[in-house]
Amino acid sequence: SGCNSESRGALVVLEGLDRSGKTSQSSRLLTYLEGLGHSVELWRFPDRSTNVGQMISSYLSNKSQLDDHTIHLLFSANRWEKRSLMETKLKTGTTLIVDRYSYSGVAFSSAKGLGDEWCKAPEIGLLAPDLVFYLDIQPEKAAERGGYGDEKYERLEFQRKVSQCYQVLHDASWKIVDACQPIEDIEKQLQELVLECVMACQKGKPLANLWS
Ligand code: FDM
Repeated sequence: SGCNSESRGALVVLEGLDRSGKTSQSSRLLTYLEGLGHSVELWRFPDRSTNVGQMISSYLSNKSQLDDHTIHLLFSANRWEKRSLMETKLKTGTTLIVDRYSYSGVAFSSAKGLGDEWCKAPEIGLLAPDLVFYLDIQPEKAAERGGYGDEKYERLEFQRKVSQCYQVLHDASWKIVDACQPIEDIEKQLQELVLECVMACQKGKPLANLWS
């Protein structure tokens, strides 16, 4: 176990609708990998701590209004401003568990009617995840879980569209996990796959860029 300083960390992304369980599974993965002695951090996008992140946060809480293209580019800029730190962390052996990434960017904006290719373009050149989990849940089931807040996108009608956009977006490399299973069952499935991925990265799997 443990990790030597020569080997790189893994970029692991969790995607899914609101209330699909991404956030609790992300923190469980963090605890799990830490417990095995790995260097690991939990990140999330949007990262609301930066200036760009604060503009995004204000938009999401309906305190400001922005054109759909503009907010899309801000979400993307919010990832770009973290790219070099992300690369440094990975190259120095830290695994990153990331709660939402470029796929949220494309799914949510294309659900508003922006073109897929247009949405993907600003993501090109960001780091490509080594592993993407999709916590799969029907929008109606997610809504039943309650806890939709007052944020912009937290409406069933819109989540249905986002769900469809995720369907178009995912490829064979994604790990689709049934998000309606008991929390511990999901956790076990993620643990196995994450460990495999962390090992592959330690053994020298190269870092890649989006969009691939
Ligand atoms: N979201 C998130 C986007 O629309 N684009 C993005 O690039 C990202 C990362 O922001 F509704 C949406 C998804 C969600 C909202 O996310 C805030 P969190 O996970 O609730 O903070």
